[in-house]
Order: sequence, then C-alpha cells, then structure tokens
Amino acid sequence: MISRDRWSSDFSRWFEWILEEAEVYDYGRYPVKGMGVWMPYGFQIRRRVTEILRELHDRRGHEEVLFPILIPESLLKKESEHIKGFEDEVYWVTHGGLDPLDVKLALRPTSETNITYYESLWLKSYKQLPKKYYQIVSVFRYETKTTRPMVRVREITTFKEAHTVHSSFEDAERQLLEAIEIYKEFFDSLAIPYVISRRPEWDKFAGALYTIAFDTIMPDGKVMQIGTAHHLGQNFTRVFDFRINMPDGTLDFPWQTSYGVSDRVIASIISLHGDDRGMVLPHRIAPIQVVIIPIPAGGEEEKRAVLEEAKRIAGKLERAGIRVKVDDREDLRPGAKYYYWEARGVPVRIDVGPEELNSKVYTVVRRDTLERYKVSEESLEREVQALMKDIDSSLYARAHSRHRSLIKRVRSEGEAEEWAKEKKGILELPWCGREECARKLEEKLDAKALGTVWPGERPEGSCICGRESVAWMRYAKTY
Ligand code: P5A
Ligand code: ZN
Repeated sequence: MISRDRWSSDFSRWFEWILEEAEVYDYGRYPVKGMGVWMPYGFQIRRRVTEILRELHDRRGHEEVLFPILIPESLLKKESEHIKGFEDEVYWVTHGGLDPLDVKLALRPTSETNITYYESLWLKSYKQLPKKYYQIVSVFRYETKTTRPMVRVREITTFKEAHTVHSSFEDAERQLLEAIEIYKEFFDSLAIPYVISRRPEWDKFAGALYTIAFDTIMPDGKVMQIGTAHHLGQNFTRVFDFRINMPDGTLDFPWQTSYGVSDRVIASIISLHGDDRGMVLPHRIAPIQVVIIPIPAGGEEEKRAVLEEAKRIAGKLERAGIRVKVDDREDLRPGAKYYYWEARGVPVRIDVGPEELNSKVYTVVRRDTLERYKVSEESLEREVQALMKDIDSSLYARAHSRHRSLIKRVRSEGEAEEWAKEKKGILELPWCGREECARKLEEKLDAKALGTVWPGERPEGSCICGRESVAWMRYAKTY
C-alpha cells in the first residue's frame, strides 16, 4: 500500500497512490514490466473516454475497423524510416508452440503497415477518397525509458489510431486540420489544456513528412505528449506500391495521414484535475455522478427510513438520467464514506439524515471545492445538473489558468537560463530554424526542444546565434 501523498508537492507518488486507492489501474504487480490492469472503476472511466473518441470520429466520417495484432516482419520492414524508428521497440513472436516460425511476427507497435497493405487492396480510385479508418486497440512497444503507469507502458491498451487516404498532398494536409479539430474538441471536453507544436525534423514520427503534437503540462511541471497527427506523404503508399486512378486519368500513389492518442489522456484527466484528496472527474466520464450517503441516527426504524429516503431521492435523479449510487454499506461511518468517494472523484455528494427526511431539504456537497448547499426536493435535479456543469467549468478554468501560468515566452538566453533553474512548464524562444541552435539550447537548458508554435508565428527578435528568427521554439522537461 502506497501512502497518501500530496498532489502538489509529490506528484509522481500521488499518481501511483491514487491509481491504487481509487481502484483505477493495478500497475506494478503484474509480472510483466510496463503492463497494468484496468480495474472495474478505472475501466468505466476508460470506457466513457473511448465513447467520446468514437463519437468524435464517427461524426466526422471515420469508419471503425479492427486489424490483426500480429504483423509479419516483411510488412513491418517495408518502409525503411518507419522500421528504423521502431526496430528497437518491437516485441517479436518467433514460435508457434514448439515450432520456430519461418516468418517472425511483430506485436503491432502501430498499424501503418498492415493498414496500408489492406488499403492497397480495397481502394482503386480517387472516387473512393478521402477514406478515414480508425481502431481502438492494444499496441506493444518495448520502451526503454522509465516505464510509468498509463504514461509510458509497454502495452498501450487504449491506442486510438486513425489512418486516412487522400488523392492529393493538400487534401491530406486538410485532414490534419480536421484531426487537430477533433483533438481540440476531445481535450476541451475533458478540460485538458494543451499546446500544439510542430515537432522538429529530428523528432517527427518514424516514416512521416512532419508531425503535429499536443502536449500538456503535468502537476510537477513536466510536459507530456498526449496526441500526435502525422502527414505521411506518399512514404507508405510508395513502398506498398499502392496506386489509385487519379482525377487526371493517371495512376499515382495516394497520400496519407495518421493520428493517435492513448492511455495518457486518462492519466492527464486524473492528474490535472486531482487534489490532495484524490481525483475530481468531469461529469461526462464519471462512473458515478452523485453519491448519496445516508446519515444514520437513532434506532433501527429511523435508520431504515433514512435509507428509504436516500433510495427514493436516488430514483428521482436516475430518472433524470443521472448516474447515482447510494452508499448503504453498514460497516462504514459517513466520514469514511466521504473519504472513499472523494478519492474516486464523484462530482456531487448528497447527505440524507433524519433532518432531511422531515424537511425535504438536502445537503449537497461539490467535490472540487467541498462547498455545501442546502437544496430542496423540487429543485434537486436541476441543481445537481447545474452543479455538475459548474464543476466542469471550474476544472477547466483551474487547469487552464495553471497551464497558462507555466508558459513563459522570453527573448534572451539569459532569461532562458533563469527559467532553466526551475524548468517548470514550457519555455518559448525565438529560433532561426537551424537544428544546431536548438540542440545547443537543449544541452544548455537540459531540456527538450518540443517544436515550434503551431500555427506558425514569426517572433520579433533574434535567435541565440544572432540570426533572424523564423519561429518560436518550445523547450521543456518531458516525460
Ligand atoms: C499515430 C497513430 C503513432 O503511433 N500511428 C498511429 C501514429 N503516433 S505516436 O506518436 O507514436 O503515438 C501516438 C500517441 O500515443 C501515445 N504514446 C504512448 N502512451 C502510453 N505509453 C506509451 N509507451 C506511448 N507511446 C506513445 C502518445 O501520446 C502519442 O502521441
Ligand atoms: Zn540560430
């Protein structure tokens, strides 16, 4: 059992504590490193997050598919940059039972290769394009950096990968804008703040022309990549000899994009909206939105009456479409129940005791500020709905104001070095566009170049080398 730690001062221990305490994700006990178990409560959160993803992709014409988990070596190796980027992260299946396989099979680290192979069989004409597929699956990466629950796992269990095909470079570029819109809407709906950067050439996805990334700032000030979108050009379609009939009558290789998010999104929700008591969940993804605690007093009969009243109220809220739970456990005192549900991030709590039984005015407590309200029966549903929305906007406001306060724009190396003393959040500095200068700063600041502000913005001021700047380059300590 990990002891309770402070969200603000010892974030990484807090994160491990809350996953266990709130029974979200059992990590570290599984006998394979980098793999965890989604427990029932965590699974409910995860399921609601994937439902949002499905809705967002379906609404914009993406079609859900499911590809095999094994990719033969020959397919995975087709695109040379891609395999160069992934070869030291692939798990290989080499045997079937006792027999060595003639072709090694990879546990997919991502699915560009096997999906492109099928696209080349299915798609013959520009008239079938654009085509947008996605799947939500497990992928496997033999990560060598420090593994962490949800954040850097070796089985990524909630990998939403979208793969699209287009008849022109420009149309693929437009698709990236749509991907960015989808992710903006997704993160906004979960109150997760982000910055969008164009990753530097040397840090783009293996096999891509360029990569646009979403990053968020974790409570400890370190930055985490929470989503990426790649323009793949014709890199994969060429090597798969995937040609289509083009509008001008020629045969040519189509253009592709891919974009993905993972379990890291759930890690961000838990982390960014947490506090010393545990999680605070946005109501859309909260498995339980309202918990009702019967406050016993007096004799058995009164106890029964209070429980009946709690259930009656629960029924009313349920009929209004709210996810409610009455905590009728006999062996726990109300204080222990408060603690229990606060850790699990239930947005609203209602206390029902003998007094409420008579007055029909209930004590309602919001999880984020722990403020209490007296609410009468007639307005209970309305007030609870309003309160949940209000909690969501407060989570949004709190996370975004913290996020903004951790982005620092400077124009001189001196100020950059000042920032490097603490290295909290993101630093932005004018950049001339040459790798050499970014590398120099990475070393000097002991931080990573995240890429340039997207959409592009030309700063006033010059790069550390004295040349005119072409973009703002971001630096941060990263996960
Ligand atoms: C886009 C989808 C891809 O794999 N192929 C299909 C493209 N991009 S990516 O950047 O490599 O990964 C997409 C997102 O997955 C998250 N991620 C991880 N999450 C948890 N554990 C890991 N080991 C891990 N590796 C990558 C990142 O958020 C990344 O943006
Ligand atoms: Zn420079």
